Amino acid sequence: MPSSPLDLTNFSSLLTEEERMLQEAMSDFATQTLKPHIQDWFDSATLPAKELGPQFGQLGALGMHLEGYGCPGASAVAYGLACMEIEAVDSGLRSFVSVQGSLAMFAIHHWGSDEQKEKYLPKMAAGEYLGCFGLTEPDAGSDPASMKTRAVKDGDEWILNGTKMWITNSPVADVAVVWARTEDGYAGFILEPDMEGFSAPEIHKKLSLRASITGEIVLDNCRVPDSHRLPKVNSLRGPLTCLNEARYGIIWGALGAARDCLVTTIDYTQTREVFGKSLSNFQLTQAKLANMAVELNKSTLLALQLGRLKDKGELAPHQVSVGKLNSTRIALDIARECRTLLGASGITLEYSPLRHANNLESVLTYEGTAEMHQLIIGQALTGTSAFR
Ligand code: TGC
Ligand code: FAD
Repeated sequence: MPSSPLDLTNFSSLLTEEERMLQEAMSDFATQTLKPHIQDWFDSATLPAKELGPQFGQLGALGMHLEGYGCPGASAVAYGLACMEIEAVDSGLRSFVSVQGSLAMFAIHHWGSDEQKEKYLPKMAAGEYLGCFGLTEPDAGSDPASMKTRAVKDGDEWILNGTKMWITNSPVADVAVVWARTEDGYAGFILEPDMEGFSAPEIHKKLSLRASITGEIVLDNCRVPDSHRLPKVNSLRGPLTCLNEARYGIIWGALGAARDCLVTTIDYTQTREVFGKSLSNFQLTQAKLANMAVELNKSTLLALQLGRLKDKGELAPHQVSVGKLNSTRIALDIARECRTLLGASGITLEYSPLRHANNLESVLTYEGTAEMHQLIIGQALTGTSAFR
């Protein structure tokens, strides 16, 4: 944790020199290049995605933990630390990185052909092509198995029909990885926006993740050559394997947002005077700060343990759920508690906690809602599936 007073367990001593240097580099980039703009982006509900792509690419943040094809091949822990520093500015920015690297690029890297990898991954790693990942539909979110989007084979082509909803970056994507039901399972397709029958209208009026572009993907008899189908998977294991990756990034990212709330709030309580002395001098304030710091520190240690397991290739999906559920719940609690300490000032964009809290409502929901992760953990504990 770069802000050392908050590192109550000497967490940073558990990192390698290389991991510490990477965290610092990400923190510098996030603080100097992203943070000065975040209030405006959030306020105007926009993100200069096409400009940010090459900047993140140059930094090695896109497909950071993937090997080859222009990707840095960093460790899972290094990738987690990067997510933490980026989300300390805003969850929308970490989403940008997650969707590109952990979802769209990972899908191609893991399930794609050599030709598909050569064609798309280097440009995506450089941020020259932006990717999105279309799984959710208007009537199929937590239960992707019930998706209605259909792909029907017609000679050497597939004809796709259906609608994907809540898709990060779909209106600006050059590459859309879209999942559809087929005659014998589920398939992933790499779509490009100029394909006939493809459109991606933007979703407006969001109260959360405003510094992130969200849209639909509408497929109206969209004809796709078979060479654009991901050849190595024909079941839901395809998209769900990708979700493990993005959920892992959130474990770290959400704690970055929580840390920023706490840093902002400790600073505020030291300068705000109430009843003749600074707010930080009251026992109730210190109890709140202490409780939040303890939860944040415990959660960061958990993230590191899960990261080390991932680097050893031993991280099971239900363990990812433990981290995703914990980090998002703790981060949201911290953001809300921090907001109380800021009083009325806390409802403005000048201070980050309410912006983070609003964002964290999405983070709690996407990549599997809190309830889905409870059910995944429940299944691991009892051996019984309670989804249906
Ligand atoms: P189920 O029958 O259990 O499994 C179907 C197939 O998938 C395999 N599988 C997994 N594989 C890898 N990782 C996992 N975590 C897996 N979970 C299951 C399973 O072995 C099976 O394989 P096969 O080959 O035998 O067919 O599936 P189910 O239909 O019962 O669903 C289980 C459930 C509910 C846990 C799953 O559907 C789920 O996770 N639902 C939540 C959906 C979700 O998280 N959507 C996220 C959409 S993407 C997004 O939100 C991006 S936000 C982006 C941003 O950061 O901005
Ligand atoms: P629902 O599935 O309708 O759930 C509603 C409520 O019911 C939740 O509380 C849920 O936990 C509960 N529930 C559902 N099933 C059960 C059950 N069996 N038992 C108990 N409770 C249950 N998706 C993508 O594919 N790609 C993206 O890039 C993407 N980006 C997103 C960006 C944003 C900003 C947001 C908000 C969402 C994004 N999503 C994306 C969609 C996201 O993954 C879904 O919103 C999420 O999976 C939940 O689906 P839903 O909204 O349909 O909720």
